[in-house]
Amino acid sequence: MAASFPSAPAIRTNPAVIRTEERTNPLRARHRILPYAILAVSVVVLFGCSKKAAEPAQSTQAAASSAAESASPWHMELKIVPDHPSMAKPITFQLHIADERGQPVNDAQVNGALTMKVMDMGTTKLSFAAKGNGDYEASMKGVDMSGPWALAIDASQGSTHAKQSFDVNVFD
Ligand SMILES: [Cu+2]
Repeated sequence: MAASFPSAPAIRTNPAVIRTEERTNPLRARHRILPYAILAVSVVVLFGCSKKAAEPAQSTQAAASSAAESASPWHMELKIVPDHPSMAKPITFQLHIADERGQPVNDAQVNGALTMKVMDMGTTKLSFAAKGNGDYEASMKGVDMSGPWALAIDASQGSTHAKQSFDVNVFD
């Protein structure tokens, strides 16, 4: 009868049963969800960073640069105050106009049209006031968005008409 002893497989644990128990363990279940939660959080963090990083990319450019337009009979110089404008703060555009001989052009009608270069944000019209000695000035309370804008100047006096576009980079 002792010869039948080895046939006692009931003592052995069934590996299949253990695996089933592990799978139903609530702690284990939580560990399986955790990697997905971490992934979701990092996606949100990455998305937020890339959105912020996209805009200061233009910060190395000069605040104002003149786009070449040799057809203009006058020489125009634009100064932006402050030279590092923020979208939520007032911006003043100071324009100086000189003729072919470098003499200041007074009493010209000067208008500006500000548009965003990378998307359609509408056109903001600016009326420049004459300050004397070829100087003209227009101000804004701020702009709707930081980024690259273009200020198209249209100046006229009698039969003379001059147009020039300037880059205006607005910061956060
Ligand atoms: Cu915009």
